[in-house]
Amino acid sequence: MNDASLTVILGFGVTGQSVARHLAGRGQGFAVIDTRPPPDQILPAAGEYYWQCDSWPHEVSQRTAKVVVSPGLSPQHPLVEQARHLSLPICTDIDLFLAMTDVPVIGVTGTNGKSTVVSLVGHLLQNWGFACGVGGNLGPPALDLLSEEAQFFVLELSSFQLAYSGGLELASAGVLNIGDDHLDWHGSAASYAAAKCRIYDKAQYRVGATDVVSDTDVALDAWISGSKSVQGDAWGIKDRQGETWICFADEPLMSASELPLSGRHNIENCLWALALVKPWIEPSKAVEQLANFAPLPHRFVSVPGPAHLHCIDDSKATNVGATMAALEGFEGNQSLILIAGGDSKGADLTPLGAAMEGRVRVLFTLGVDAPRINHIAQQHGVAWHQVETMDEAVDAAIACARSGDTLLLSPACASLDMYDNFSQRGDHFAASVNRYLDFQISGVDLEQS
Ligand code: UMA
Ligand code: ADP
Repeated sequence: MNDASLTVILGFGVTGQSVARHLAGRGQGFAVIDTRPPPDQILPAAGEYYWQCDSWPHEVSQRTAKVVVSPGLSPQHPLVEQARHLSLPICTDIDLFLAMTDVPVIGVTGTNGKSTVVSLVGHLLQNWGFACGVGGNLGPPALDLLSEEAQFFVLELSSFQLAYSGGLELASAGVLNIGDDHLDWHGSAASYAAAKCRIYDKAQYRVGATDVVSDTDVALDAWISGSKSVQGDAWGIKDRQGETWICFADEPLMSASELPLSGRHNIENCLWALALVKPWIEPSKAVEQLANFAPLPHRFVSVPGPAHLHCIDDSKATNVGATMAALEGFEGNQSLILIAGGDSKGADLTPLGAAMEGRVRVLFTLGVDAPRINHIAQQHGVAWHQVETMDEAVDAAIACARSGDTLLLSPACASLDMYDNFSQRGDHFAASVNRYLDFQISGVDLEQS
C-alpha cells in the first residue's frame, strides 16, 4: 500500500533549507531532491536526502503528498516537469508560511524597486510601533521569520515564487512595475507579467499602477501616480510652486526634498510604501515616519567624491528598466556622466538610447557587453569611450567633469563578468571616486569620441 503523506523539497538552497528546518521543527518528516552534490553541513535528521538526482526516485514519488519547489527551479526543470507529469501538488515556502500565520502579511513584487519598497514598508510600520518581520526574496527566507513575535510581516516576492504559489491571502499587495527580466525562466514576457500579477489574486487591499494592470481584470483599491479618473485611493507627484510634492487624493503631503531618498523613481517608491500601509496608518501620519529611513546601499545612493561632483552608486541597476528609471529622473541638460556595462543577459538595450540622449554628456562603458551599449550611444549622438576597468572609467570621467555634474554608475547589466556581485562592483566604484576626495572639479571641455 502507498502511504502518500510525504512532503518533498525540490532544491536545497536557502529556500529548501528553511523549509527543512520548518518541517523538522514541527516533527514532520520530509525528503529532499537536489541535482547537486551534498552540501558540507549537518542535515536535519528528519529528512531523507537524494543528491545528484535528476529524476524522481520511484520510492519517493510513490509516497509524495506535496512538493515544495525552490524558486530557482524553472517550470522546464526536469524535476519540476516530472512532478507535474506525476500530478503531484506543487507549492512554495510562501504558501507554507501563509498557512502558519494569522497576522497581516504585506507582499511586494515588481521588476525593480522591491527591496527598497519592502524596506520602506517595514520601516514605516516599525516606526509607527508595530513589531514587524521583513524578508522573503530579500533577507531571511519567509519561514525563518515565523520565529519572530510580529504584528505584521512584509514579504518581497519574486516572480519565481509567485508563479508556483497558490492564491496568497495577503492583507495588502502591489506590483511596482514590469520590465524585461527573467525571460529565460518564464519563457515569455506574458507569463512573467502573469506571475507577477498573481500577487493580487486573493489580496485584500490592492495597490497598483495603471500601466501595469491595464491589460488585466485586476480591480485596484489604490493607484500610484494616479490618473485623475480612477476609483479608489489615488497617490501621485505634483509640482507646487516649483517644488515636487507627494500627494494623496490631490492633497500635498510632503515636499520630495524632505524625503530620505533621491531620484524620481524613489519618490514613487515612497508613494508605494505609504499606499501599502494605508489600511493601518493614515497618510498624513505615515509620511512623518519616512524621515529617518536609511537608503539601501548600491541603489541610487550618493557616495563621497571630489568637490562639486555628485557621485551616485546605482550598481544594483542590473537591468535596463532600473537604469532608465535613474536616467529619466535627470533634466535633459547634459550634466550627467554615466558609467554602464557588464553582462546584459541578452536583454534588449535599445531603450537606453532615448533615455541617454540629451541627458548623458559622456558615457564610459565597460564589461562584456560594452560594444552593444557603444553602438546604441552612437546611434543617439551620445559621446562614448570604452574602458577596461572601473578605475579607468572613474579617472576618465573625473578628467572630463565640470563643476556641478553628476557621475552616475548605473550599469543596466549584471556584474558577474567582472565582479562577484553588484555589491562588490558598487564598492569598487565608491572606493574609486573616494580617491578624489581632495580634488576640486573645475570646468574642462569634453573630449569627443
Ligand atoms: N538546484 C538544483 N538543481 C538546479 C538548480 C538548483 O538542485 O538545477 C538546487 C541547489 O541545491 C541550489 C538550490 O536548488 O542550491 C538553489 O535554490 P534556488 O535557486 O531556488 O535559490 P535559493 O538558494 O533557494 O534562494 C531563493 C532565491 N533565489 C532565486 O530565486 C534564484 C533568493 O533570491 C531568495 O533570497 C531565497 O530563495 C529566499 O527566499 C535571490 C535572487 O536572485 C537573491 N532572486 C531573484 C532576483 O531577486 O532577481 C528572483
Ligand atoms: P529589486 O529588489 O526589485 O531588485 P531594488 O530596490 O534592490 O529592487 O532596486 C534595484 C534597482 O532598481 C536599483 O538600481 C534601483 O535604483 C532601481 N529602482 C528602484 N526603484 C525603482 C523603480 N520604482 N523603478 C525602476 N527602478 C527602480
